[in-house]
Amino acid sequence: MVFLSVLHIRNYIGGHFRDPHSAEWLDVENPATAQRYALVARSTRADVDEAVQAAQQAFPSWSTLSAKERSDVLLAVAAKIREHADELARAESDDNGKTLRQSSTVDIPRAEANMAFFATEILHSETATHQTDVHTLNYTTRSPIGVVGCISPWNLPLYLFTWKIAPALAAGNCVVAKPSELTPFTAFLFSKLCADAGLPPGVLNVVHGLGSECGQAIIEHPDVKAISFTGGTATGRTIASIAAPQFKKLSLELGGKNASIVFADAPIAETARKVARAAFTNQGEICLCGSRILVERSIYTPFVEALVAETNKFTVGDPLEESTRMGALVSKAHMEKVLSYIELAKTEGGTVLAGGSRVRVEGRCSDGYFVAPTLIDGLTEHCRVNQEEIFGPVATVIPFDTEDQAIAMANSTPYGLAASVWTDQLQRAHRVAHRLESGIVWINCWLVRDLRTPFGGVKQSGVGREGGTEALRFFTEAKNICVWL
Ligand code: TXE
Repeated sequence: MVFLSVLHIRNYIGGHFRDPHSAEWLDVENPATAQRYALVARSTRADVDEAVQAAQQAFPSWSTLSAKERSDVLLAVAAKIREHADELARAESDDNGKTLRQSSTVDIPRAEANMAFFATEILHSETATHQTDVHTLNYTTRSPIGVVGCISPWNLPLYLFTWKIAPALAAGNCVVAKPSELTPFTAFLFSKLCADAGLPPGVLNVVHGLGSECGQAIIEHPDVKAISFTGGTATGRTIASIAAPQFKKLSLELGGKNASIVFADAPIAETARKVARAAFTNQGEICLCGSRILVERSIYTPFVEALVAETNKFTVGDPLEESTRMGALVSKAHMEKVLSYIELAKTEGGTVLAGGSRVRVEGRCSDGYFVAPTLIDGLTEHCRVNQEEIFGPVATVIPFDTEDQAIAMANSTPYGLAASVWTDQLQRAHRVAHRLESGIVWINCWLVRDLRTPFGGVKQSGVGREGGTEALRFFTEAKNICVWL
C-alpha cells in the first residue's frame, strides 16, 4: 500500500521547523480546484512565546553586525528567491488562486526586489545633524527597536510578507512574522531559503495560524515592540485597540476604495485598457485596485463601451494556463462575499454591464471559486457598493460633469489609499492630484512603483507609511544627542 503524506506547513522558530504546541493543523486549500493540498500549523500563544524568545536571543548579535554584513545576508536571501522563482511562483498560484503569469511576473520578482532593495538601502542611508549655534551640535542616531511583529494578508502573500520583513531585518531587528492562514505556503518555503542563505537562527521566526489566536498573541506580547500589519480595516481597528494602550509602534496598511478619474481629454481606447487593468489585476484583490471608475459625462457612452470590451478580455480560467488573465478568488467565503455585493448592487439600482456571476471553469478547476470580471453602472456614489471595500473583480462606473464634482465623489468614502487621474491637461492633473484625499495618486498610469517612495493611506486606509526611508524610520528609534562644544 502506498501511503501519501500531506504537506505540513510548520513553524520556523530559532532556525528549526516545529510542530505547533496545540498539535492542531488547519486545512490549506487550492481555491482554483477547491481541493485541500496541505495542512498548516494552528499556533497559539505558546508558539509565539517561543518565537519571541528566539528573536530576543538573536537580537544582540544581529543588531550589532555592520550594515554591510546584514546586507550581504539579505542579498543572499534575494538570490535564493531568484534561484527558486519557478517553485515559488507555482506555490503562490496554488495557494492563492492567482494566475501563474501574475505570480511569476509580479509577485515573486517583487519579493526578490524587496529583499535586495532594503539590503542595499541600509548602505546608503544617512542621519541628521543640527548645529544650533556655535556652541551646540545635535546629531541623531537611529537604532533597531528589538523584536518586531509583521502580519501580512493573502492577496500578495510573499510580496507583502517580504515588504515588511526586509526593512525590519535590514534595520537590525529580529522578527516574528505571521502570513495569512489562507496562503502560508510561500512564507514556509521562504523560511527554508533564509536558512539556506545563512540568516542566523532566531533572526526571522515564522509562526502560522489564525489571526484571532496566533496573530493576536503577537500583537499582545509585551516584548514585541512594534507591529507592521497589512489587512482589512476592521482587523486594523482591533489591532490598534490592543497595541495602542501598550504604546507599541504601529504601521497599518488597510483597505481602499480607490477612484480612477477619467477626463474627456484622455485617449479613450488606451485609457479604457489601463483603467480595466487597474480594476481587475489579481482578480481585483489588491488594496490599490481602482474599483470606482468616474468618467466625464461627455465621453461616458463611448468610454464605457470600450471599458466593457476591455473587461471581457480578462479571460477567467485555470490559473496555470498561459491564456488565463483572471484566476480564482482566494476562498469560498470570499467568493460568496463578492457575489453578495453584486446582488446588493442590483438592489441598490445598479445594472450589470459585464460579468455578474460565478464562473464554472472546465476540467480540474470545475469546483474553483471563480467570479467573472464585473462592471456595474447606475449606482450613486453614496450607496454601499460604492462605499465599502469589495476586494474582488467588481468595479462600478459613474458619470461626472465637473472637476469639483469628480473630486468630491473620489473623496466621498471613508478610505484614502490610492487614486488615478487620466487626462492630457498637465495643470489639471496636478491640481486634482493635490486635492484628492489619498496617500498615493497615479497620473496616467497605475501601480507604477518605485520602492523608495512613501506607501500608505489616509483616513481609514491606514496609519503610517511603508517604503524606502519611511520603512527604515518605522523600524528604528531615533535618538537625539546634544553636544555642548
Ligand atoms: O483579512 P484580515 P481577511 C480586506 C478585504 C477583505 C477583508 C477581510 O476587504 O475582504 O479585508 O479579509 C491576520 N490579530 N483586505 O479577513 O483578517 C490574519 O490572520 C492579529 C484588504 O482575510 O485582515 C492575516 O494574517 N492578526 C487587504 C491578516 O491579519 C489578525 C488584504 C489579514 O487578515 C487578527 C486583505 C487579529 N485579531 C484583506 N485577525 C489589503 N489592505 O491589502 C486577523 N489577523
